[in-house]
Amino acid sequence: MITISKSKFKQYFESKMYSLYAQPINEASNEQLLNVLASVLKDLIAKRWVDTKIDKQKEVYYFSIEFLLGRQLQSNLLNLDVENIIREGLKDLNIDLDDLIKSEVDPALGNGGLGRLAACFLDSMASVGMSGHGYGIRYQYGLFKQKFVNGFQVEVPDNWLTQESYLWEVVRPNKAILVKFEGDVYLEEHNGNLKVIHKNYIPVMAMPYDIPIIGYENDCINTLRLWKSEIPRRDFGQTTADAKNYSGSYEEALNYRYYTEEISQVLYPNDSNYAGRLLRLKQEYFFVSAGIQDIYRKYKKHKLNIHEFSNKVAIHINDTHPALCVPELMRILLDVEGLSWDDAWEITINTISYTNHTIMAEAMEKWPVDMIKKLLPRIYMIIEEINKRYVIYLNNKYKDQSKVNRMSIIIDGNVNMANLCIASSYSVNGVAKLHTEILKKEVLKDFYEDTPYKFNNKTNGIAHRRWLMSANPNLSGLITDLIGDEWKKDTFKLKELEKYKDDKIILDKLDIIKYENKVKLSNYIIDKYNINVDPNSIFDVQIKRLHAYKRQLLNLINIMTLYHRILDYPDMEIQPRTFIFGAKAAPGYYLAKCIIKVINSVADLINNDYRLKDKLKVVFIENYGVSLAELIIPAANVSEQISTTTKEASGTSNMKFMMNGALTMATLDGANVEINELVGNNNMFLFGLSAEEVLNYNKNGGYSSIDLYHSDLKLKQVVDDLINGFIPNLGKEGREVYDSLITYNDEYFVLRDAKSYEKAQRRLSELYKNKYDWNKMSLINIANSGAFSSDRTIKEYGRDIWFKGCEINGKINKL
Ligand code: 26W
Repeated sequence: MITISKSKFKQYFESKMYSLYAQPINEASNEQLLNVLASVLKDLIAKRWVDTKIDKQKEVYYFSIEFLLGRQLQSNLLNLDVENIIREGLKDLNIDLDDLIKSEVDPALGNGGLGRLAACFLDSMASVGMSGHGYGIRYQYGLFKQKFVNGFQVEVPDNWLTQESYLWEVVRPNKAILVKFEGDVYLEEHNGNLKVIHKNYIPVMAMPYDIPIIGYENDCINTLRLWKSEIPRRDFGQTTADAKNYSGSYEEALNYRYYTEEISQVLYPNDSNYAGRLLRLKQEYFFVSAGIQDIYRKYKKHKLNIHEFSNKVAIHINDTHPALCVPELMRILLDVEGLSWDDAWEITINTISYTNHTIMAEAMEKWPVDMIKKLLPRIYMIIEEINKRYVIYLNNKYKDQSKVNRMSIIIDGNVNMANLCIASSYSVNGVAKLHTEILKKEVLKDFYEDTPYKFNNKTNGIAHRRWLMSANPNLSGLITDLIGDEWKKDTFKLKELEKYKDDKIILDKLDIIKYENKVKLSNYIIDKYNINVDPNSIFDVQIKRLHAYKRQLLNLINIMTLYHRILDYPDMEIQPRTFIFGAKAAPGYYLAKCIIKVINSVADLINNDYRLKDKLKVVFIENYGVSLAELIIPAANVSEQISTTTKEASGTSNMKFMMNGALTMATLDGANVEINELVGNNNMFLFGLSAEEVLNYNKNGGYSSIDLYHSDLKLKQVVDDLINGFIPNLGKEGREVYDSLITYNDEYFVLRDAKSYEKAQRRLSELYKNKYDWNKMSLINIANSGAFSSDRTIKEYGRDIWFKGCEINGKINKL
């Protein structure tokens, strides 16, 4: 840990201001102040950072095409335990730390759950003292910024690198790596040995940018290494001798520059739909190859025995996007290290582990053989060989052609990346109990039957330091007042809060904290949208990517139903509600964009209907992301987790809400099942089809939405509102949504679950009338949320996957 006195810090800050900007503090802009502060902190941790790196433990490398970090300043101050000293020091210099915290850029280098999970995992690996590092891409443009124009989503580029460099990164030109694309590959004999020759390839330089990942109150500082693609501008010596010759025309030179720089230019904004673009494949190989070469280089530098590789290195693939780790590691071991196929394979399969994050068929990556062959000729040869041997094994074992086809890595002219990952790794895990069971019994059944020992569950988690301690300091403070601060390092201790579940004074305190958080959010909403929301109303929140399976539409249908009911019975006593949405739609996902437009139009209608007397408000907050989540979640009373059962692999916002005392409205999907196991039916609101029912419907096609629509007049009325002009300013988007429900038979069972949802919502409303009971339930949720710290998840990954059978496993167990 670092220690620094206030006066030392002030001195340091001042001299840094001079050395960086040659100006006095009072003339500096916020941006400059932030740069100076980050620079001071980086200096302070530099030695620790270097020391962590030369650790001799087994190292974990977490490959992910997304890392959704969020702002780093507050989290770094918290983990270094210097927030107070620095706050005071800055105050003496007339600088408000909170202003600086808010002015930091929020790097949106991820789409949603998968990217945010990767960031929480980095935080936890460092905080439990594990040597675990991230490898990813330093996108020039992150996920688009979302604006609403007349209720439509408009995408604006996220030019987050407004300065030459990002606050927390250190660029390391001496560690740059060459990645080879395209070209010709053939075998040549050298002294009786066959050698792989790769000629006329296109060389791309991978420039590493390192971000320190600081553990919580320990000495561990890990690294997130993000690669930027560039035209090679340093000498790679012999390695470039066989490269394609670009000494030609000016135009050719420009094209080449474009080819290289384009790779890390922009994050793909899809989070559920595999689009099969060549550039995406380039991105995948680019960061995988740079990472694997980097690991190998480090390994050789330490002069370690190559046959010990899997005892020293664990490589984890976050979904299939980094699946090319498999053939790339094989390539290095075969072509560079010169191992036999069998030796290389044994090392590879013992090094690589894989997490599946979705069962949605349209998200499964399948790359056309021709595309891989042309872009990555050597890699394709290796995949082909892996497949050949795998198919021989399967044929011998099963003699069942259709099964072998289902399990093949290459089939129908495509490379199936999930199959590649499963065949080539020692561990395959799902991200919540239900999800893992569905993988084993349905989606990956063949593989589970073949190698049951590979399959395991690792229920997701969240970094409680960010999502509770930083985002909700008042609640965090109350918890510490009640049970001391051991929970910060061991969240299972939160359970001790349960003894206060009947303590009126404590429940009132909880209520006040929630109210204050709601006021903060209300102020944001008034400032931004000029919509007055009452902090005494129920804040009912659904924030996540917009997707048909997540069923924002179900939420909307219930809002419309409620709206009609209030109009029909104006004197009815109801609990005032504020429905809050936040969601980005993938730019090419038309239905999702229509749903956004419909929600915005309904919000306009409702918010401007004076007859409602403010009993109902609907707010769609633009540009949802990590920073907004930190504002919204602590202010929520209700957490909407209403996906079609079986479709949401886990969900992680459900955990964040629970930890902040919101009550969950949920289907028994993903990790909601585990929330339910912890708090029981009485402390959350369940509704909807069971997983079994959905799976049966899917198999037998047993539900007709149009019949249901005709048999339920109330429901029909609301669905008809989409197309009969009831909702102002709505054009063909209403029809599109209507068609998804009626013409296309409601793929996600929105209408099928609507009644059951409405009933659960009514129960919720009734319960809120008794604030005492509500707060008691809220406290029980907080008290049982400890299992969802990602520290728990990461320790399980360590124990069951990365360090299984290793000496260090004992150590991780005790962490
Ligand atoms: C190829 C396009 C693409 C891109 C990203 C397909 C799929 C993805 C991700 C796997 C989508 C994703 O973020 N999945 C979410 O992962 C979270 C972390 O495990 C889970 O909590 C969510 O339930 C799951 O939807």
